[in-house]
Amino acid sequence: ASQKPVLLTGASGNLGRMLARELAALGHTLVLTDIKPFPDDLPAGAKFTTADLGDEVTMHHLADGCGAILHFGGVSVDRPFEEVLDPNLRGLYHIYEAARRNAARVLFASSNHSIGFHERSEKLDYDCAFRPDSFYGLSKAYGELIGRLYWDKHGVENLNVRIGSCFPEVANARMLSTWLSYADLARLCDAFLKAPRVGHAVVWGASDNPASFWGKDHRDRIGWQPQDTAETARAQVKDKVSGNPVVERYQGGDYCANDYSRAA
Ligand code: 15L
Repeated sequence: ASQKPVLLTGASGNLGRMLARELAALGHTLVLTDIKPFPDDLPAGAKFTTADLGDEVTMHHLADGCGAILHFGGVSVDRPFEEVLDPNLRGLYHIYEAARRNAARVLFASSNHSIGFHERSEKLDYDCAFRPDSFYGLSKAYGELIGRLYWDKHGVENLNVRIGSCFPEVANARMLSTWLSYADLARLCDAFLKAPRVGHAVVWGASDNPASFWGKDHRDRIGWQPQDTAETARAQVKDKVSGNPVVERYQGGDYCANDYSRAA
């Protein structure tokens, strides 16, 4: 566990803003960055710099002296290849080189869309095959694999959180399986920052949902257990389904159906 500053990318996004607030309140010293300005009051002790993940010099400068990087920056939804390329592939390289120079550990906000073409009837463990459902999901698989490379080759520790659906509320039937509460994510990040050793780890980013698609992972390494559950929202959301058979068949839901042109 490091008392050094923590670099949080994507700080102006929904999850970044929440984490900036919660982690500052837990006593972490934060270096915040995003391509967009930070819309809230800065938490105590935090600094914010507007920057592009494609700007290698600035990324390395921001990471100087940091003990950990929480990487929530980049394109966070299904977008065309050209839009994903710079932030999510080149940007990951800049983050990992910065981590290597500082002997910092990395938490990568990966996504269920890296494995989205597994069927909902499957229960997956951390070592399941990547089955990306979009160029976005493919970039998340790449982000996990660059972590694998930097651990094996350079000893850069990293935790890859395959986030399900991290929103304030459970909004539809799929989220009975995929929902991650804000509080569970904040506790996960805090546990990561305090863990003595991480290595290369994969954790399913979901609350304690009985209908989860996901099983074994490396959560014991950081001593994290989710405390919230989507199940309490079942009555309100159980009928909120898409009616599209491709969406309902696969774990990645609507990302699987976007631009889908397979005949059978
Ligand atoms: C994600 O990766 C997205 O960032 C988020 O907006 C949701 O679409 C989420 O996955 C999900 O699968 O619900």
